[in-house]
Amino acid sequence: MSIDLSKAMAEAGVQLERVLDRLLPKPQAGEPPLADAIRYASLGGGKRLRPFLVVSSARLFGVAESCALRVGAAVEMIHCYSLVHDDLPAMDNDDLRRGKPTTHKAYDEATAILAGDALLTQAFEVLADSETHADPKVRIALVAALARAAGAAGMVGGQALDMQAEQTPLTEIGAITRLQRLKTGALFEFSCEAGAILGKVEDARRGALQAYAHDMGLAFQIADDLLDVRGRAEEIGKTPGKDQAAGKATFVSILGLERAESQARMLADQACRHLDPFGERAEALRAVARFVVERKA
Ligand code: GRG
Repeated sequence: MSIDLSKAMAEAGVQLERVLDRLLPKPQAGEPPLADAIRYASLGGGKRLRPFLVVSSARLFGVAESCALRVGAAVEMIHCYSLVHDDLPAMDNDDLRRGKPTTHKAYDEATAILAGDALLTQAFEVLADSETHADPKVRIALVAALARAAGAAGMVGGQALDMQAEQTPLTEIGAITRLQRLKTGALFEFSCEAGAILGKVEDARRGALQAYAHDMGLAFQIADDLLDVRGRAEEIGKTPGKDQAAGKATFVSILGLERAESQARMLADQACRHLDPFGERAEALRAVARFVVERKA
């Protein structure tokens, strides 16, 4: 069985956009531009890959689409907050994101910081709501898993390692792998495991999804490094060549272009093999693993 991934992602993206639009605060006359900045940072852009992973993993276990979409919206809120804060002058200092000016350029730094803070906190409000799942134990498990993935033991910890590496460049592939697993891998792992949490399935099937996400996330990051070297701004929607200009060690700078490419393909294949227990029902997740290494943006 083969699936049309771009069609499936576009359909899930439209549904996700509707859910986000309904959940996010609406601008009010006379109020500060916070709601506008939150919506600017999160609506109308991005591949929505993490929500697609949530929806696809949840489908394996027959979870209601409306529940999966709310979890997808929560993880996308965290992702968008991380992009807004990462683009700030104190961090990556970038002017372009998703093909448009970064949030602090479109508004101002203080508004961008607050918009990120609001997205971060709203993600947990969404997960804690009974509309996300009728069982409070499932909601608590989702909150705990996302908090761990987004915090110091996950994405924020990875970002701190990344900032340290700007001063003292990493030289070993193991250190880069650890950094990336935390910085970008942790949210992918949450997104894939979320389906298993929603479906209340046993550890073995949750573990298979976690192993898939681990390998697919690394493949994604190697592909991201390759795009940073090869991509053009208008294609990738952000400033290319930033890693090299900052003297950052990446998978590409250490492995070289050819080995990085073959490593990404090997990881994508390995990711697909972890999905064997799910048979044909996991075809969307297999297509994602192939997509992340072939993508142009
Ligand atoms: C500021 C706490 C904090 C964390 C920032 C994820 C992150 C940590 C920063 C993003 C910087 C970056 C460009 C990382 C490389 C990999 C990555 C996450 C790319 C963006 O994800 P995509 O390609 O983006 O899924 P879209 O726009 O499609 O959603």
